[in-house]
Amino acid sequence: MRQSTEPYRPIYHFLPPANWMNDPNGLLQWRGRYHLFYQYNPTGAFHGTIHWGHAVSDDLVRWRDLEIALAPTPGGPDKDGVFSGCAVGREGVPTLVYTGIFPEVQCVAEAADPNDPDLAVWRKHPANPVIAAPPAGLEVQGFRDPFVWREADGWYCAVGSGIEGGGGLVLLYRSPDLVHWEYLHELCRGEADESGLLWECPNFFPIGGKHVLLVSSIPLNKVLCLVGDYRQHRFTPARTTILDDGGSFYAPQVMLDERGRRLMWGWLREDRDAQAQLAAGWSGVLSLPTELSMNGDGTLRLRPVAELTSLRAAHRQYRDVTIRPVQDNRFDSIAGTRLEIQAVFAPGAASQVGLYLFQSRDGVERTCVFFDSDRQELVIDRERSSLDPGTVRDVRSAPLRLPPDGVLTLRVFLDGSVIEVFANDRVCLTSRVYPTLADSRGVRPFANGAAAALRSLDVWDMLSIWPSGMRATPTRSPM
Ligand code: DQQ
Repeated sequence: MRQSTEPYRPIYHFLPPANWMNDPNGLLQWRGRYHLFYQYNPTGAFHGTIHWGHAVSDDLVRWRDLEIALAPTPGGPDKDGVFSGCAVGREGVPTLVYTGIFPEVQCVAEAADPNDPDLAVWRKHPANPVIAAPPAGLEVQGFRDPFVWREADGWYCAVGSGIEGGGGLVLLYRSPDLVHWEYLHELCRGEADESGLLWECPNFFPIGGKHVLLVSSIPLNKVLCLVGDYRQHRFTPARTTILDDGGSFYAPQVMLDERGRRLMWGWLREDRDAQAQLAAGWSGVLSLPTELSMNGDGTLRLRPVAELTSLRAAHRQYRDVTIRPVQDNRFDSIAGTRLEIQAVFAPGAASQVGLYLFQSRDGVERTCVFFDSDRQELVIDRERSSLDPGTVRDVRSAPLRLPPDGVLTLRVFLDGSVIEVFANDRVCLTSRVYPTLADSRGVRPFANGAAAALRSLDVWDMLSIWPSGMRATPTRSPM
């Protein structure tokens, strides 16, 4: 039996009630309340007429979607779209810095009333655009997505760009007041054949004694994480990795919250065709909020925020089970598409150990998440995730070394069409899947090559983050 498409809609990942969303923008905690803005098209489930949607949360988990915060101003520098940007508090006034397009310029908006706990109304600055063109003498393609931070001598801003005919580029500006900007120099430049032609959505921040630059690379379509040193306002990367190579994660934004945590959300793109997105009436969802810190070896540590445990409901638990490479029905009762799964394995001599997810009873549809010990990789295999030829079906992987004790901890979040995998708090793979069979709900640990020890398996049903439970099917907007 085929299922309706609504089961693909996440219930505990943020997305607006309907229509298109892409990048998270303007992340800010203001007087305790978290504010999340996002690239939003109110006219349908496709990228166009981009506004800033706005949502608030008091617990980082449950969100309230508010009125649109920023819309294109006819005749203004953002008349054709309010593209990505960030938020900072300047002298008690929450301020958004963003890109207007055609041509790409940087603009500022301020909260009309900083005492309004919802920060519902925003006023665009009369001086817009505050940066009207890329630096003279530089032939660039792309000039967008300002990311602003404070240093002792003023505000600094990184703008995403690329050298015409060359590699990705981040431009560095300074300002005393967020309105008057002076171009300083390039913060960082990449090689076209290694890291793409254009770097979008830069994020630049100190963490664990190092500095991290995140960029979303065109045409790689991946998020690069550069770790290095920042001296005399120049960044020297020592190491570059892919942040989440699961195929869906893009354009993340990082914020510092009032508890001093570095929190990150990314846009999870759809992996089904445009027609299916239009028919569904929604497209795009945010990743779970993830806390970043630094491991001792200079790699990023990624953990979903602790607050998410408040969504855990019915719990199943298994302890100390041997998993053999044979047909195994001990886990037949585990099923679900809105789950958190925590599996702790000692893979031993097994060549592959992991979980089958969204598995139909006949095994025709299933997604595999596993550690491959020969290749030392975390893998997500979507080749059989869906019978629908309009969905992406591929195999994706990321390097993963197990610690000296050889233990693999997988924390996996399933939410309709979203799979987020955190392996040993080090490697993340986020993917989208669209199973077509109503019974593609099975969860089963597996091992290949030799037996493996499953030290523990915990599975929780997850609650919806919306007050009325799962939201009704979104209304389709006229196109
Ligand atoms: N999305 C925005 C741009 C950004 C891109 C447009 C990244 O500002 O460069 O919606 O997804």
